[in-house]
Parts: sequence; C-alpha cells; structure tokens
Amino acid sequence: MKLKSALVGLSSAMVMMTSAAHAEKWDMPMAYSGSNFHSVTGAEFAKCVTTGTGGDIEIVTHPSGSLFKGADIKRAIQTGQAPIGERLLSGHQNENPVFGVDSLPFLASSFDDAAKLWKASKPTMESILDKQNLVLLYSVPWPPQGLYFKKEVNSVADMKGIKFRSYNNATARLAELTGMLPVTIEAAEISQAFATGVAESMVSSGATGYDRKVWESLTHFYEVDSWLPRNYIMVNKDVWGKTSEANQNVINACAQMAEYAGTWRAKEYTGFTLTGLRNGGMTVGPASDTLTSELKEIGATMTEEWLKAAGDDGKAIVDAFRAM
Ligand code: PCA
Repeated sequence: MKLKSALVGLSSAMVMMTSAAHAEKWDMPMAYSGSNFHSVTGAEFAKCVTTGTGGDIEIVTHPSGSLFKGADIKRAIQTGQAPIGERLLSGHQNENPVFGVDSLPFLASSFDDAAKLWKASKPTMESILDKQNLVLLYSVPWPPQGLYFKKEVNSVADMKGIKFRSYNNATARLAELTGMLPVTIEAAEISQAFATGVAESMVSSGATGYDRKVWESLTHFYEVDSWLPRNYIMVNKDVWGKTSEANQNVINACAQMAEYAGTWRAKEYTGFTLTGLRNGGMTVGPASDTLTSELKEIGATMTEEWLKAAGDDGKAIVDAFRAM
C-alpha cells in the first residue's frame, strides 16, 4: 500500500516535471491601456490558453504599449522578438492599402456592417499576413468613430487649422481633406498630447476618449459613426508551426470565444463610455447636418482614392461586402 502510493506520487511528480520542461511563456504585447475592453479580452484569452493547454503555453499580456509600442508590435512578431500580439489592422495601410478597408468613412458604420465587411475581407487579410510570416487568430472591432474637439464645430470650415491626432493613414488623410494638421500619436500617449496642446482634436471611439479621460482637455464629442476599425491578434508563423495540434486547437477555440466576447464588449461599451464622457462634462451628440453631409463627400473621395490604391483585391472585398 505504502509502495503503491509512493509510486503514484512519483509518477505525478514526473508528469509535473515533463509538463514544466515543455512549458513555454508567450509574451503578448498590446498597445492599449489595461482597462480598455480589447486588453481585458486579451487577458481573458491569455488565461483561457494557459488553462486549456494545462500550462504548456502560458500567455502573459503586456498592455499600454509597455513591451512594444503599437507601431512596433507587428514587426516584433514577424521577426520573432515576441511570439504573439495585438495591433490595429489599419495601422498597416502603408504596407498594403487593403489593410485600410475598415477605415473608409461610411462604408461600414454599424456593428452589423462591420461584421459583414470583416467576413468579406478576412480571407484576403489571412493570405497577406501569411506571406508576412503571421497567422491571424481573432479580430475585434472598436466602437463607431466620432470627432473630438475643444470647441463647438458645425462644419468643415470650423475645423481649419486644428491640430489633429491621427492613428493611421485614413485619419491623417481625413485631417488633410478637412484643412486640419495631422500628427500621429499612439492612444497610450494622447492624454499628455491633449494636455500639452500637441493635439487638439481626434477621431476615435467613445471608448478611447473614456479610457484616456479626455474630458480633462477636450469639450465636444460628435457621434459621426464614420467607421469601426479593428484590432487583431497575430502569432508568428514559425512559433505556430512548432505548436502541437492539440494546443493549436485550444488556442483557436479560445480565439473564437475572445472574438465573440470582445465584440459583445465593444457594443456594450459604446453607450457606457458616451455616458462616461458626459459625466466628465463633455457635450456629446450627433454632428450637424452640414458637417455630416460635408464628411460624407470627403468619405466618397477617400473611398475612390482607396479603390484606386487597393486594386483588384480591394475592389473584390468591397463588391463582396456590398452583395451581402
Ligand atoms: N481607438 C484607437 C483606434 C480606434 C479607437 O477607437 C485609437 O484611438 O488609437
């Protein structure tokens, strides 16, 4: 009896040793603040993988750009400096215009349309990423984008000369077409940029304004609902190739749950954060009819420009989306 329990003890100790020998830690850089719903979703995804693989793979998230800044995350994963991470998909528009499809003003401006656009574009995104040594795991949209200012703005003329914080090519182009002065700033650094006057305006979600407490510097949020950009989680393809099939299955299942939960959070967070902006003292409401129609014209120009740049791949995505 004694011998038997000793043997059982020994064998379970050996099991523990074996799994400890195979255990891997995957650092996961993320660009947005820890309290943001994308980061919360990423942390739950990490926990799901750690639990589901029995500790074989422990994913540790690093939000707020603390490990790599947003603009450096994709390269870090492509080159194997980090095995996994999250980035704004449209942040890569200068590598390939197709990445910017989710930031075309008024092409897909509701959660339902954003889901359709993602369905239409996902196979193309997967194949572009695959050629860049990356595997796409899941993607979650941001809430609809609106305009932030530190004064009342009722037309494009009112925007002239304002210093505008941009986060991708499309937002910089929007600034140019409205006579504003674009400056690229990571979300993690906007509170300071607004406090010091480096920027005075931006297009973003209520979520980011709420996370960064922008009411300390800004006064107005206009619910333009111009587009819903997406974040996505990618893994280095070599790392993925070395991962056992069983663990790949766990990761894919956790990714599916994360995409569902993250999208749900994005929807819930939309109203909650707009109320938060109001409670912070900001004026929150729809844009004037004049501003809306002027922005729609600019959106048409940007879509035309993008279709030229994105070629057949871009046109195929937009056609597929419009047919849904
Ligand atoms: N927040 C991010 C991207 C889109 C959004 O809503 C940002 O402002 O950087």
